[in-house]
Parts: sequence; C-alpha cells; structure tokens
Amino acid sequence: MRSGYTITWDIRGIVLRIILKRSGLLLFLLACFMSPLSQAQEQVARYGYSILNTYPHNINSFTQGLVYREGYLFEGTGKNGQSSLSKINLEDGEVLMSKSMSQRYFGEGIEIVDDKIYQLTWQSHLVFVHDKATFESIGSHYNAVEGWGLAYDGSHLILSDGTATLQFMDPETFAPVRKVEVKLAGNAINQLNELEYINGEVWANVWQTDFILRIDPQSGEVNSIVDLTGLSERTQLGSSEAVLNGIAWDAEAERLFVTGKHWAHLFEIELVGL
Ligand SMILES: [Ca+2]
Repeated sequence: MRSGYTITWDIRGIVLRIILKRSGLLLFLLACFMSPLSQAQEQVARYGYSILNTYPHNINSFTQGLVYREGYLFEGTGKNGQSSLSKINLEDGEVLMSKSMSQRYFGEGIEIVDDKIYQLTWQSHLVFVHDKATFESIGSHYNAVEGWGLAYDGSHLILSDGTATLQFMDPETFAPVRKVEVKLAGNAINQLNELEYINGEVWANVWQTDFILRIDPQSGEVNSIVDLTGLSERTQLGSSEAVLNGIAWDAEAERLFVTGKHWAHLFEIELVGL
C-alpha cells in the first residue's frame, strides 16, 4: 500500500509510513504533532538489499509462514479452503510433500522445533502440531490470541498476533512465558506478521509494508530496519493481496530468503547498509 504523501526519509518517516499504510490523513496529522525524536532514536540502522538468487515460488500461495531447514523450504499458507503445509525444493519449487488444512481453518505462521512443525490458525485459537518427516498430526494446542507469525529462539516459540506484542511460548504446552511490546523510536508497531529468529534477533514483516524490523527479543526495541521497497516489482503478483510476507534463514550457510503472498518468486538477498 502506498500513501500519497512524501515524507523525509528518516526513522520518523518510516514510522509515519507504517502508520499511514492503514490510517490515512487523520493519523498523519496527529503524527506531525508528535514530539521530535531524539538523535539516538534517529540512529536506528537501515538496510537495503541486493538480490543474490531468484527462485520460483507458487503465485497461488497465500504465504503465511516460511522456514528453511536441512536443505528444504517449509511453507504454511492461509485462506479458508486453501490453507496448507508444504515441503518444497528450493531450486525448482517442486512440492515434495503437502497437507491441506480443513476448510474450517485459516492457516497462519509455521515453525519447526526438532521433529515437530507447529502451524498457527488465524482466529480459531488452535495450533496444530505435525510430524516433520511425515506431516502426520501429533496434536494441537490452545492459543488465546490470534495467530499470525511464529519463530523459535532455541527455547521458546515466538508468536505474533497482529498487535505490537510478541509472546514467548513454551513449546511443550504453548503456554505464554513472557511478552514484549515492539517499539520503533518509541512508537509501538502493530501488525507484526511473519517472523524469523536470526542471530539473536527477531525479524518481523510489518503487514502491508515493505519493511522488516530487526527486534531485540529482550526489550522489544527495533534495532534496525530492512527496507525491501522495490522487491515486489521484481516478480509477478497474483492478487491485490500480494504483499511481502515470508522470511527464512539458512543458519548453516547464512542465507536469507524472502518472498510474499502471491509472489511468483522467492529471493535470496543480502543486506546493504544505507
Ligand atoms: Ca519464518
């Protein structure tokens, strides 16, 4: 979504662009009267990107969760009647294994913990657990809030729910252990969506924007911002809902993959300082 306003390209500008994506003129005017941000806040690092490799991605996939593990991509998709979990060959996009979700459920983020795959539902308060090797159902857990994105820090699952809050859940029970509010230059940032845990940080797409926030998982503070503006123009978009969503990290080879809902491609990118 693009606003019609031109804003100075600094951290305040990014905050305003994130707010403007859904709120229009009223919040723009309110934001103009916000206190000036401190020098320190304006020094949040910003990154652009360069594309290292381009791979096929199913343009029909309403991508909700993306994970890279042991040579394969795992993807969870959304929409009632179209939600699924798939294991995919990175190079050619071939689907090696897939499991559809009941039409009753709207699939959301996924994450892998050891030999289990967790798959969120949006508003059904259910988290499904599948065997990673077979996709057979292992069980389910209750989730009190909406399910949006999921990541794993080595001890807890990290859950986004459409607000600015990240919750840290016990993988055995999916009970919340603690939570943080994500703030960029003092502003809570709502609609955190797909997540990835990378080198001690939580990375989060902000829904309907080209931004990925890099978040300190202890404080919730945004350390830096990855601006992927223009990347959606490097692929075909399959619907009006096609937006950046999907971050996967190959921890062994340190490769970063991103894609979007209804994008025809998945990109390996590297960050470039701005
Ligand atoms: Ca992810």
